[in-house]
Amino acid sequence: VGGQHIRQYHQNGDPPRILITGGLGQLGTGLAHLLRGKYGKESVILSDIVKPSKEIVQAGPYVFADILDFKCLQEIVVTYRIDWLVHFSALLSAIGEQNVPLAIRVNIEGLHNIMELSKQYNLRVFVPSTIGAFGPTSPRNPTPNLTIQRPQTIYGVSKVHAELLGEYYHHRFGLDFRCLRFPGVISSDTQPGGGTTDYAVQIFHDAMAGNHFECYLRPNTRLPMMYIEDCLRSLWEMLVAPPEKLRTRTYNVTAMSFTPEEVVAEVKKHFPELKVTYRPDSRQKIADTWPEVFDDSEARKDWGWAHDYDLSDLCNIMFDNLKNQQA
Ligand code: AKB
Repeated sequence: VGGQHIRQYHQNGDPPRILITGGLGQLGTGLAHLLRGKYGKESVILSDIVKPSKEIVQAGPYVFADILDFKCLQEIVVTYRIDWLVHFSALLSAIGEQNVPLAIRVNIEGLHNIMELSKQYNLRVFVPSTIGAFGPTSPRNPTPNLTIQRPQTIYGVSKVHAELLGEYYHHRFGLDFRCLRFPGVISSDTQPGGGTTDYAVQIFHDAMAGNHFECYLRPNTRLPMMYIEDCLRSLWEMLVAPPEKLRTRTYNVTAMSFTPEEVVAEVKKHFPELKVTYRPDSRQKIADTWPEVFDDSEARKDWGWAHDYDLSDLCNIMFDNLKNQQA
């Protein structure tokens, strides 16, 4: 299916038309920007249930899409002649625990709609998974691509379900399903919402603002992380990878692994006066069951994944970006 798509676009010269759900979360606007640069402004339709800012609307097509409303999704796919779908809508790990029924609706029932829609309209579909798809019985350092997955959050359970259902639709119906398991993603102009790795974004904002940083994880809690530019590039590379290179449809990807005390030390090179305290909360229990170091060697071997940003590059670029935003 994927091969046909690639040949088709190369032959008739038409770029793929791409729908992004949950587009106003941490990753959507950045991905829309990247894809519009490659395929043209009108080829990428950003969608969400949120009222957009003027900037979002000016940047390219934006539509209302409720992933729980199958007809609404059908209408968008037909009207915009969608070829590829990137499905970002989900409740993250910490927020999911606060509203399990809603997480089940959005993360599981919503995914069912996306799978059926993609099958019906022969879409290539990308669904992000996460380090949160592993649990306390998984090997944590390192966590390989194929291993035990018994997560203990509804977010993790829903993502294992997404991986398995996507791979099932691929084998059973030939659906061109593609999935990457992301670590914590660190970005400067969009905020994550309700995750366990969010502290690694907050610290940069607090350091810049001269605020005291209170960390909800213990200083030695190691988690895999990546800068948003690496994350979005890995997503695009997976999206366009020739199908014959994909020995599986779900890959781990990462760039680095650090603890709060390690990122604090690096941030203090820029802001030596930063005050930090630690007050672990319920997110600590989640982090304690997640991978510490993510083994993404399969992605590196099969389709050439390579990250650009390590911890020191991350700090440099985050502070450059935040300074530019202030200017
Ligand atoms: C979360 O912390 O829930 C997310 C993730 C790692 O999937 N950022």
